Amino acid sequence: MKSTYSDILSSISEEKKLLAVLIDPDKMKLEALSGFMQKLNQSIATHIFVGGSTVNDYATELIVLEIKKHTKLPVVLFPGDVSQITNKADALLFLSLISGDNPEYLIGKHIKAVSKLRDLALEVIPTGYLLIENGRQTTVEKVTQTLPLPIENVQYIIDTAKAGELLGMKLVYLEAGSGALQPVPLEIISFVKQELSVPLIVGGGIRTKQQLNEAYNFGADLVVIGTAFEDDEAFFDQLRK
Ligand code: 1GP
Repeated sequence: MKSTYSDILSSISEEKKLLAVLIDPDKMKLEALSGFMQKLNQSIATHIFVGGSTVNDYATELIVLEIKKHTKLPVVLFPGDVSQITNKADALLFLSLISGDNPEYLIGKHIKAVSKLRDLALEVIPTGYLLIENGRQTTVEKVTQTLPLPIENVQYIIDTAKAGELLGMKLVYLEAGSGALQPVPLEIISFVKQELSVPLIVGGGIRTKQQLNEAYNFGADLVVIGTAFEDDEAFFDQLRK
């Protein structure tokens, strides 16, 4: 059976860099989706992530079904809550917020998700999720009531990421937060990458092609961008295949 995770591993072994466009079901209007997807399909995007911190029930399923009409790219859930889980997607990032000490986001919501997941044929990818300080408070910080890891504490960030891998997480995601003032610092990406054997995702605050390429050059295997496309779809033109 086709697996989104094994495809990610194969791409990395072929030294291909991956780009996920994040679609927030609360912000994307269904009627605007077709034009957005047309541009996305002509770009270097390899994945579509769907999720948000505060999404109405069923909005996720609706938008995933609609996205699927327009693309063959894998659609991966990046959920802020259990209600965002749907088997209409190809895979689910089963995110544990390992940078924080809120048990609800470390394991609590995951337990609540199991009764749903048990009945769904949905690929589940355990993912260690680290919120990194970016210069302002982000929605993730507010919603999860956890503090981001300070960027001066590089060793602690590296050790947290590695702890996630040692716990069996198959992806590590360094998150500056949606609309971050500053993306995750490049040296942090580089140090974390050197320590990990699992793929590294980086997102939050990346708005230019240069920042995207820098993130790749310093070790990101997959970069997630949302706000820059929401603000201006012309950004797709800079990222044409
Ligand atoms: C947020 O990492 C993603 O969870 C993307 O962030 O919206 O800032 O691109 P941006």
